[in-house]
Amino acid sequence: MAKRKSMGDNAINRPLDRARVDDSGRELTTNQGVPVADNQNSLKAGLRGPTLMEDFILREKITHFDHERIPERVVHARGSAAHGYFESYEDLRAITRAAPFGAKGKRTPVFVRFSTVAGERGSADTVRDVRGFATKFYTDEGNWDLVGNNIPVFFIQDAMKFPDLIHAVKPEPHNGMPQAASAHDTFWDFASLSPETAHMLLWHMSDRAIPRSYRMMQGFGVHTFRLVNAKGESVFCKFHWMPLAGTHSLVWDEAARLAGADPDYHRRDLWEAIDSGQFPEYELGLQIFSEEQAAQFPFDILDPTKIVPEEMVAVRAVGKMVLDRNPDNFFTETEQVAFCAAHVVPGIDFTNDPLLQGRLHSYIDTQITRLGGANFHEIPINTSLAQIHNNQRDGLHRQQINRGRVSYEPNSLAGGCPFQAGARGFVSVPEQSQGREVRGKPELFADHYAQARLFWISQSNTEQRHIVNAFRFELTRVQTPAIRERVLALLLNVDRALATAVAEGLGMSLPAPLPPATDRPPYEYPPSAALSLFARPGAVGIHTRRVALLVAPGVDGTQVRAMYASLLDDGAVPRLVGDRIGPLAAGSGAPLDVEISFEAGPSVLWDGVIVPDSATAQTEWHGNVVAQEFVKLQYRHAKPLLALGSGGELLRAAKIPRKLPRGGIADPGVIEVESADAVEALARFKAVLAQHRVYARETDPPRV
Ligand code: HDE
Repeated sequence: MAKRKSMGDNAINRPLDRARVDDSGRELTTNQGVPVADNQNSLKAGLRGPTLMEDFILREKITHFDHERIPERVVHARGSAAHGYFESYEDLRAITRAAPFGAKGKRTPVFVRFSTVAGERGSADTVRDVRGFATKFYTDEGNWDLVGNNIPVFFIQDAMKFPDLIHAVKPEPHNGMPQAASAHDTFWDFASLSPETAHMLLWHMSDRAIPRSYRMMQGFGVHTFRLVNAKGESVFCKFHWMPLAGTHSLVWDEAARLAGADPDYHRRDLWEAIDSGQFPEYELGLQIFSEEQAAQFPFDILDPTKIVPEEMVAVRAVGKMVLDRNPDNFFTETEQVAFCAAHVVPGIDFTNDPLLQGRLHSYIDTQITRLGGANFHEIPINTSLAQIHNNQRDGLHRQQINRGRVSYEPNSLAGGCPFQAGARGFVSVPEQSQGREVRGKPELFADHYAQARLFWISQSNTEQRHIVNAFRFELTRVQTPAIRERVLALLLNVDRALATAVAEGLGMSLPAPLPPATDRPPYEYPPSAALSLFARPGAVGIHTRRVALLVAPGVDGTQVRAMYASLLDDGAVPRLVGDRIGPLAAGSGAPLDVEISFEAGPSVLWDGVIVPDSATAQTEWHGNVVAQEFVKLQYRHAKPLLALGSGGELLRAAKIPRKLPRGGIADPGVIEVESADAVEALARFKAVLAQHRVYARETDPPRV
């Protein structure tokens, strides 16, 4: 793939330059800048004698090493990040004074961290989980963190329940298992006893929880926020990120295998895409609505287990984010970045969503432990581009050298500086708020099932099948029958067909439904097409799609080169895969260079496979069970397969079906042609690849 390396001309790169270190041509030093003469041997009393305390160089080196690790994030520990920019499509000042939307074409630097939630820092990327999608906008008026997820709702409605939720989903405390998985008793115990989880559970069991790439998933701010203009007028807003590459997912069997084949699958994908100049892009969408509209909704906009269906309020695309630069250093950028739901700028404000309110406290609090004190905002990746002037002082690791004798306000000795910004500063929306102190919830929060059902009925057959299978898998792992039963009882309130299919998969009969939390009948939503993953196929063709060309001695080298070049031209990532890496004698043309072995590049790492023509295909492929396994998994995971000439022998050896299981129709993703038709066949193959998968091929259990 052509390398177009961009340094990304972002304003944040310039302040970060202050912290960047380039060792080229430099002597090794201690942390005090003293040149080190010998970095191999400690100081000893005689060559065979004891090491001396005096060896400050050894002690400094070891001491620093001893303290290299910091606590991982209590949730979202596993993540990957990138720099980029946000560009506003329009001047939105009539709606919000937030700096990024101040003018058409205005660019604001961003740093985005994607993450899983439950797994520890070293856990696999492709586990079934929610993905974090946290964006730090370095605006002219300070940092704005939009700390979202790839699912627009949450499990619980009140911050009070968050530690319980997380304790339930994390590895069980007695034995530390399972890692990065919700498929265990404590999670489903908690979930089934908290019916407010119903809506989120449906999303969590859907393919949203196993994205193909961070580049191919949506992001959501989840809560209702407010946008405020310079006159102080405010509207409600839900934030959406919409990937231009479309929304695409893995299939479960593939995701599980990928966790072994490449635990860094999403991290690598993001890194390689940016490194090769295929910059991930997302549009920012706003759902804007008034207090009057909100009052008419059949749900409470303060309830984070509810969406605002796009049919009720359209999503307006207001700008685009481009991620164009990988971090230089994982620790100092991706690990030390500190997001906070309370970091907003003038023009954006909160609502009383009780989950959001708890978050406003949690994030800063957690950084104090994780990053070792109150000055984490001075870590380069966290510093704002806007200058900081206040009277906060001291604390561990303070960087700023505040001059003068004044560190209080009001003062006369410093001319009253720094002075209050007044109306130019952050002004909270003067919301009327009066009430009795209570612990409780508004009535509408109790409708736990209507939107869960909305999600279910909006899914395609394929997506519904996957959801049923996910419930079956997760509950099969649950050891306590009463918990399985309670989940079925909850699902019965969502949809009877769903509950029946899951019960069937578990060999159970249906229990009585869980008693609902309210007497009000659930609101009946019509299906929402926007909730299906297939609603967003994306418009980037086969860019970044990984294609394996399986090669063995005698392969038609001319054909292989032509296919390879054509895929590269379209921005795909072709690679030659064979038994062993290195030179391979081709049937025509110069020897080929096998880039990856079956062992190092197993089937799950590829979005499609091509088996070129080969003089030795008959003997080569019929005896090669590894290659057969490779194409079987491509088939099972609904990916396109193209066989040219005698390359078709491999499909025959692997018993790949040519027809779809229903309707006797030819499978559009299993293409076998004579070499003479290679050009036309490659075009067909690319078209199927661009559509991601041939899900119509799927059966349960799989045919191959
Ligand atoms: Fe978080 N969450 N969260 N969360 N969250 C954290 O902050 C918390 C919630 C989200 O890449 C922590 O710095 C509470 C919803 C992301 O660094 C912590 C509640 C959403 C990230 C925390 C929630 C999120 C975090 C752990 C319920 C989607 C990773 C480390 C009241 C809108 C950010 C840290 C990154 C991280 C608390 C619920 C998104 C402990 C108390 C809802 C993307 O502060």
